[in-house]
Amino acid sequence: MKHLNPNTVTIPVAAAAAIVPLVSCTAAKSAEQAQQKPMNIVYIMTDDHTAQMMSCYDTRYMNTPNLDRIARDGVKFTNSFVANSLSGPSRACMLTGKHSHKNGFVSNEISVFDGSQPTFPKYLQNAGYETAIFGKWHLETLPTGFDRWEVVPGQGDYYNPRFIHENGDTIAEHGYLTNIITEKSLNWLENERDKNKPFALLIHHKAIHRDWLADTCDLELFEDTNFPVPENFYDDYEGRPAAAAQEMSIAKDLDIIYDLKMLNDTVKTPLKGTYLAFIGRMDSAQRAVYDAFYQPIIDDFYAKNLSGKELAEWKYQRYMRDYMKVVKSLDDNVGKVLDYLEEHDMLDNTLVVYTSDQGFYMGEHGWFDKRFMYEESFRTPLVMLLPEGFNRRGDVPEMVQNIDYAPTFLELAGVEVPEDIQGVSLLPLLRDEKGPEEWRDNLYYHYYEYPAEHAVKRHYGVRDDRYKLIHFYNDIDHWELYDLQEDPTEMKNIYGKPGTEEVTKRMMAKLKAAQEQYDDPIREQYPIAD
Ligand code: SGN
Ligand code: CA
Repeated sequence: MKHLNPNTVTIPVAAAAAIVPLVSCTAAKSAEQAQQKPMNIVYIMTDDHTAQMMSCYDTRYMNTPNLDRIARDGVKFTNSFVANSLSGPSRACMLTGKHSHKNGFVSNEISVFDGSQPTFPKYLQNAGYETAIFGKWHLETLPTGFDRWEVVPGQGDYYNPRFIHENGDTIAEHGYLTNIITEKSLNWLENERDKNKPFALLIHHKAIHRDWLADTCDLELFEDTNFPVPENFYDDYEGRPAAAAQEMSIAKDLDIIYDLKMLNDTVKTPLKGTYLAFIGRMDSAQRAVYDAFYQPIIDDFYAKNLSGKELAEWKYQRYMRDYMKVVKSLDDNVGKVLDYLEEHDMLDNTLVVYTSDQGFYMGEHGWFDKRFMYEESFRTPLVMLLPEGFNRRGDVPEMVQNIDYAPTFLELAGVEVPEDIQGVSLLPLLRDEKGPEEWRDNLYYHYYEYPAEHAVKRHYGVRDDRYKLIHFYNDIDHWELYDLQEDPTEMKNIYGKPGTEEVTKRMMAKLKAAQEQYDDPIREQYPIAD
């Protein structure tokens, strides 16, 4: 069966032809089911929320009872990854089901999404679905394929946020962004949509994006907790020049005012102006609560005059606490959506998806931010509540990627998955029809945004269930190989080391096959020998 999986990298041409009837057959079956009871989709996505900060994945840091509810009653993907670890690129991959080089949105800084291309919301509309998105969009052009949308400009504002409306107006609203996006979404579900139609609702939050400004009611939380720094917080990046060249270090690059809120009249930092603009959005009542919380911490910080290791670890603690406050609000808001769906008896015909646009570093390697193909940012959380007819429960270990969401939604709606979609529907896993033997055995990744903020060099690579091969290119030509079983935190680059010849050869062949399968033009610039 393995050769019949469209995403197995070594698919022979004849076998590729053989999958066509299979796909339409499954689609026809879904269409039949959908006629009996149309399936709805609620696709909740956050920004920069990493699995380490979700208790169903990792119990070290914080409780996320509502997100855990999804995992408990549904499924939790334990090997869920992105294709290009950055917001705009991830969103484009999810909408199109294609890697960045195919959907054209390779980088936040230089790309503009071509909204005329096919996307899953457009296919769903054609199939009679009503589609809506509220929250972060971040693709430069305005949304297409939605019957209703209201999105924040660019990265959006946490406090008293602005929304772009369909008529072109940009209007600020009073309150905290995560709450407002939820309210708009629930209002659409209750009062605005056509209740005779199946729907796809995208609730896309700015939370947990930098600079982690908490809702004023959550400011006091987590202040009594001290977190142990990760084992590799003081990584020296030996054997990893791209990791050494990055500018996303908690010690060096977190801005004491913008990121850590230590506002002071005399201290100037590069991002002080941006911070003042963000907190300047608050009204006087909100600001009074905010200042009352931070002022004693600010006074204490400047009185201590920390430096070196002490300062780095102080920054880490504040970073962790602020991040967690923002997650807490998100988790509460996810709970409101789940309650609504439950109270309205909608869960038996609604697929609820929770994911993030990528993972994030919580001090691992000494970092915040994402971008690298290393585990913390290559991964993304993915949990789902399944409608009737899908029997899988608990952990799903098969390797999945954000290009898989579009075909999953299409198949659920009974729409035949177009051949140019590169992801593969997850429904066979969710129906418990396919197991690891019939699934893909590796994933492809390509990151492009360089030179740019955080200085993460361009790279591509392939990961299987044990090894990861990465090539950093552009102003560097450097290979890395990791044995994730022996070295799960990716501290030892074993590329070129004696004894790795066989595995290097195998991983090179997988990389070459993946680049061919996905038709990445980079392979012409850096051809891999047979
Ligand atoms: C902003 C942030 C970066 C972050 C990018 C991309 N800087 O530019 O730290 O990496 O967004 O994030 S900030 O000074 O504006 O906060 S993404 O998730 O949207 O891709
Ligand atoms: Ca992001």
